[in-house]
Amino acid sequence: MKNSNSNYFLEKPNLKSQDPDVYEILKAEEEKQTNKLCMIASENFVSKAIREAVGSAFMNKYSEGQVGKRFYEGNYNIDDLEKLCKERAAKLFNIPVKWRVNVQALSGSPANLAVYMALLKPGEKIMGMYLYDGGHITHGWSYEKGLKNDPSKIIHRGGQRKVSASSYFFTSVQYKTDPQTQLIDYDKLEKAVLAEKPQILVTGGTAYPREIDYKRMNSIAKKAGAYYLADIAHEAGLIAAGVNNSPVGIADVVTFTTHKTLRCNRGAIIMADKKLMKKIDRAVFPGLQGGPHNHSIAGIAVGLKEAMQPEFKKYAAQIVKNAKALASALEGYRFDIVSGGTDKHLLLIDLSSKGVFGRKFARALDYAGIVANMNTIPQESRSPSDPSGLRIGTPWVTTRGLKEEDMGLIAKWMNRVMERISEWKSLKFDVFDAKVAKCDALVGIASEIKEFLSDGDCC
Ligand code: DSN
Repeated sequence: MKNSNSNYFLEKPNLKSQDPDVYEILKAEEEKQTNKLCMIASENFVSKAIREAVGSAFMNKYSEGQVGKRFYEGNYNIDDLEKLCKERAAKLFNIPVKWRVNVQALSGSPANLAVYMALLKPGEKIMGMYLYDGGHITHGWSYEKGLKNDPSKIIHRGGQRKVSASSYFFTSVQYKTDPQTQLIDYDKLEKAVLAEKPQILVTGGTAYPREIDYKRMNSIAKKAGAYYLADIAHEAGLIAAGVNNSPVGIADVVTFTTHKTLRCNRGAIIMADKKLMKKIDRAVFPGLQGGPHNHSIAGIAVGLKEAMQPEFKKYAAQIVKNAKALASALEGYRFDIVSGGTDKHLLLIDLSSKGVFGRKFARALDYAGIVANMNTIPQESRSPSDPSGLRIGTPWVTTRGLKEEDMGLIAKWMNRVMERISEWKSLKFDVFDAKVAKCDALVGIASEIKEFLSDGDCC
């Protein structure tokens, strides 16, 4: 029979000859990831072993159901794989004996939706952090066009524009940070939660640079009779390494994506007490999805083992050292850092005093070889598509081996970009974009960064 030789799975990759179009795009992406400083706070750079597992024969198998209880035959190897992945997650995050793990949710948004579906009835209330202050779109975001933020109010009630399933199928309200400190004010929040009486209180998000007091949050939720969901997608790696505090065993449910500081491939993990997990398992499958992506689970299992090694603890600690060093170096160039610094892997820069805002700065930085993203800031007065801030993170550059002293160089490059483009701050975006695309000074910085990254000492 054709193709029946025992080396069927070991044949060399032939993407280049079979599909040169995709191959060329892949090469361009690899070149970009090699030669630029990738500093999107939610991105990282996985190992070859993870890529091998993700590109493996595991992707060929359907395995609807749970370990040992599948709807299709031939799942003995998948059972071994999923069991191993769950055991590694349980060990790494030191879950209580009565807790269980789900590794099947395809990514963070479906993981959060599965928790809501398991624990709430349609229309019940979710209370999460205000999106503009660093919350996440799946924590109940909705808005009303033209309605301005009222800083005197801690609660955002949203509006008719229900952006994600979390506001479309559930009632949602959001809590804001304190306008002066840009931090969660737990006393004010407690009053607001008791008044709102949500069925679930959610913490975590995409741009809150500080640690969260999980015990206090859980106690607030309990006083209000609410479940407490800690979404630790951003800081999961820092928590696994003991660099940030852990909500595992404190919150009712913990969710996280696996590809940020945890440095696995894309996917998600849910952890909760076994009684809740029975409902959550059913919400993931068959509630929201069919067969799990076994190749993703394979990659995550490999990444979890990497995260158990002593080097990972050092890596996670270095991520935070680098972020703190970058914040302080940027302050030296008069960049305003939201909340005055960071406890984590990310910092949020308020660009209001510079007069060049997030959209333009992020684009110019990209031309100069630094990839970051525009972001809203607390008390945001501009549109999310052209916001006041820039979010920047250190997981990827730390994987590349960069240390605190290198953060000084990055801050200097960022400041040179800002100084060069400030004369174009009033231009329309398209005109600005055309100018910066051809700017010799930015091309020069991009070459310096490429050379820096190709230096053997760096990575
Ligand atoms: N999109 C992710 C982030 O960048 O933070 C969160 O889902």
